[in-house]
Amino acid sequence: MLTALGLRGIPAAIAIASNLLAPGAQAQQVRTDIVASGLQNPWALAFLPDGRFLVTERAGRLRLLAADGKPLATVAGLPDMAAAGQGGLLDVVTDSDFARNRTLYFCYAEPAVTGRANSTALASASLTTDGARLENLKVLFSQKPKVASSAHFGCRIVESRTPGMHGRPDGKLFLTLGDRFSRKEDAQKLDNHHGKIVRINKDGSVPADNPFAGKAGALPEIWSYGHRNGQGATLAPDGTFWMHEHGPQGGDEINLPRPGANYGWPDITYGENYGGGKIGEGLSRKTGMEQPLHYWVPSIAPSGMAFLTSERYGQAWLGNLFVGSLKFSYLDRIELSAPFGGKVVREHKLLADVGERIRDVRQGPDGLLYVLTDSSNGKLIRLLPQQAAK
Ligand SMILES: [Ca+2]
Repeated sequence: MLTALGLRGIPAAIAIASNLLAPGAQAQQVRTDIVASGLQNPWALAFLPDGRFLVTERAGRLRLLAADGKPLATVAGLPDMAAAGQGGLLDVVTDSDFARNRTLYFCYAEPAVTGRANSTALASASLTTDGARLENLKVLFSQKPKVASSAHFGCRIVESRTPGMHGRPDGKLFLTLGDRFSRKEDAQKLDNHHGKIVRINKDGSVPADNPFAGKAGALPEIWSYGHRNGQGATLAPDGTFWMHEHGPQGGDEINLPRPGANYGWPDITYGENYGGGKIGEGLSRKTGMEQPLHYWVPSIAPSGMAFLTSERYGQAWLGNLFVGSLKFSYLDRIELSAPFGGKVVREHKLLADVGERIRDVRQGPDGLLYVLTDSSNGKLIRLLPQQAAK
């Protein structure tokens, strides 16, 4: 189904902190092609080399869809999950060598053996050629400690590459980890995995060059800390790791986490407590803590993150960053001062007419953008350039 969509005007209530939303009159149009619907709270999308799709559903299902969107299978062989609140089956990514090794990585809310506690975990498995089930399941990482909470799992996985424009996969994975909502003070401590980004090898071991490897009192998987709840992450073509994270009431951020750096939560933030009131000392800057590349007040509740590396939508979009908004139901096209880098220059609202929470955004092998909408009748939508043939 094709629907003509244009850019909406900007509701007065939405004031981006840096006031970079472009005027709605600039009609930059895309058409939407609904590939699949009836997905239950889909969270993440992956592309298989044969054109099929993998979609996670938060309730704990991994769905295999045909290239035309037709449901083919519910993939068997997932581990037990704590599917409640924000938890369940969350991200999925295919290995860069998937065509040969059939390996994928996924993260989810892992229950404790007994009791109500849970935490984010990252596992690898191989997908059988018919796509019916997972084999060789291995839990590579479990966030510590587990706590009884159904919120702030983080859970975006990025396969890293060697630095530089022609970097190769380097055998390592990044994983974003939330503060579990009730444990925000933990984000400033290195003896736990709450509010962190971790970096592990694909076999679950710890890279020897991790910033805290071998340091007393610090967990060796930690790459960066002081994060709140990152639900979007990607790699720029030059190998730089980008992520965003939810602020509290206001103060969602884009960060480019460097090894060992402290991104400030909860000591500094551009947000406030839900219902008002400052967090901690109410500071937004502090020596030794990183400033975000960009922040949003009010919060857009970001989820999903992708760079556009294709020219399918013209030169103006090449090198832009795309982020879904759960709260205001649009896809944010973010212009940067340089393709794939620099500062945020301007933002554009896309898909506002769809009226659905955007949970994930990815660029497909065809160079087109795909989004997942988060509802009990979630959709997989392909964005078509307006000038494309009918
Ligand atoms: Ca921060």
